[in-house]
Amino acid sequence: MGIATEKLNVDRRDGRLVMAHFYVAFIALAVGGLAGLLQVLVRSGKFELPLGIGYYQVLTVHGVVLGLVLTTFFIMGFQIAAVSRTSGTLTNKQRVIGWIGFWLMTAGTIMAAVMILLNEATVLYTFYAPLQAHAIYYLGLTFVVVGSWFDGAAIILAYSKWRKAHPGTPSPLLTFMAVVNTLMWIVATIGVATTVLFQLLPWSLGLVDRVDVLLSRTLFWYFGHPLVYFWLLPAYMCWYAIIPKIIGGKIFSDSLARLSFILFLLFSIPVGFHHQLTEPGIDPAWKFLQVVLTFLVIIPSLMTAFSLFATFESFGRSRGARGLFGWVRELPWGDARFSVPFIGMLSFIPAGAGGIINASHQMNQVVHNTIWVTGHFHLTLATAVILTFFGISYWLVPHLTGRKLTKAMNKLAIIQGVLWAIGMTFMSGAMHAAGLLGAPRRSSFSEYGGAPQAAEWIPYQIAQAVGGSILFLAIILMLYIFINLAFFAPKGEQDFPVGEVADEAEKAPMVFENWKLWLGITVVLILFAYTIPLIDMIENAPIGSKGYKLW
Ligand code: HAS
Repeated sequence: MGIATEKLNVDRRDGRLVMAHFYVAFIALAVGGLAGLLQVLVRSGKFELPLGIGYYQVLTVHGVVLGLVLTTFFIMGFQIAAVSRTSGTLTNKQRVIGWIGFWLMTAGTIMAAVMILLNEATVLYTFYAPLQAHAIYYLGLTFVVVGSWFDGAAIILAYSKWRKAHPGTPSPLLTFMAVVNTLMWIVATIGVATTVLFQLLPWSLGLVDRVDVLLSRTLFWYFGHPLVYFWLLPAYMCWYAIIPKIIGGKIFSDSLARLSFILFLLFSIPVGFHHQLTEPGIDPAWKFLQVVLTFLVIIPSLMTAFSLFATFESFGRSRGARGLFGWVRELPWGDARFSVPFIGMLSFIPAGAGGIINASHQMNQVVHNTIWVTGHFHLTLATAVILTFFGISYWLVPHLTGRKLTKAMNKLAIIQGVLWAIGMTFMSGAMHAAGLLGAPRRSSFSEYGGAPQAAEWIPYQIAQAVGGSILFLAIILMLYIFINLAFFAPKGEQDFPVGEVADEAEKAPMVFENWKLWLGITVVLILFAYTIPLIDMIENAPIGSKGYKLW
């Protein structure tokens, strides 16, 4: 057997820890989805928010609970489940560390949420200066990050234990992938922790009068780009190591999968300037260098696309498929565990192409700060990644709760995925198109003296509202399925599928587990891309901004 699959079931005690993460994630989906619906309705110009609630307040709820809370809780839960399934049940100590992480993250989420609801933290999900929030909001986010480090520690400790027990053997692929994503997350979050603790918190508490906006945005984007790969890599874990088992095929190459994850570790972080290409105060030479590094981080995604095509095609041909695309017919379209993540994969093709456009220095001038960018991340995060997370939930939730995905729920799950695809085609398609016509990314139009609407944007805004409403229906369906699988589905055994490597594939070389080497190169690349620009920023720092509020 290519991949060590030591235990077929996730232990009940680990399962409870994972499900705790999932409950918070799906509550976040409900709240964030509702906020999203309100936004597209306001933008359509046909709806006003009641009770004096501000557009940017709702936008902050939407971004924070979906972009930061849902993702972090789901990912940490899924990674713990993957490690427990492939490297063995967590020890009591590891599980306690996981629970500490969960409670810290939950406490932080409540603190941040209360501040947003009180309209004391209307700073959008990027919360960068000069927008200023209440200190409790920043503390809450710090708790979420520190809590995720505890979860990460549980994952790393479980991996180390496995390594000690199996010297000279490559670790199980899913565990290896969870460890890479955790290490990337820890290195990346140092940036956001630095700006929050040393800049935003003292400024919000009134200990300092002004804040250096460029420095804080730079520290944010040092974290912000690996953040998007922290979202993506768990979806890749499913695409590489789980989907092959679901379709009845084999993983094309274990080594290729590991190499692509290592490349993400190396190249995800030193690329934050591609979010700051229009900002003054950064030498264009350093922007150019980071654009080049951004093009390097596209390579592991192209490798992933290649590997997935190879897996699907080999499987189809093993079933006797002929012709260039004959294998497509052999795939199990009626199985939601495959077809819903597959819709995500399909959407990632135009989504990735959009990312390449964003990263192309000159083209970025056309799309930056337009609603095109919002269209981009609704295809990447809100389709490719989220549909994969939904696809994972369809088998992982019943696996953990000792229930079964019934035929009826499977059908509903496929309807959910298709509705999502239709809604997002309208919404994200219209966002891309309106962006090219210059529609701004963040504007309520109706309040705060927002930009006047151009007549040519209006049909696209209506299309966004139609798409957003369909997406809201799909969210309700997802929540219904989640509640069914968690509490009501018939008792039974639902598999946690773990793929096996193709017979002819080579064994993964041990160099992939040489963390000193990979973390060493990661640090060198970060120092290379950031040291001189940061020195420049600090040496030439302006007096800083006093900050302002959006309410
Ligand atoms: Fe991005 C802005 C560049 C990927 C998320 N991005 C954002 C923002 C978010 C985000 C949230 O360079 C807004 C941030 C903000 O608030 O300001 N992005 C890229 C590039 C990639 C990329 C080069 N982004 C992502 C992913 C995200 C995400 C993934 C979330 C999960 N992005 C940018 C840039 C900006 C930006 C600029 C700043 C814009 C600005 O000016 O503000 C790449 O990683 C994309 C590579 C992907 C591919 C696609 C591979 C395809 C695969 C699927 C294969 C399918 C199969 C099925 C096999 C090359 C793997 C087919 C089967 C058949 C039968 C057909």
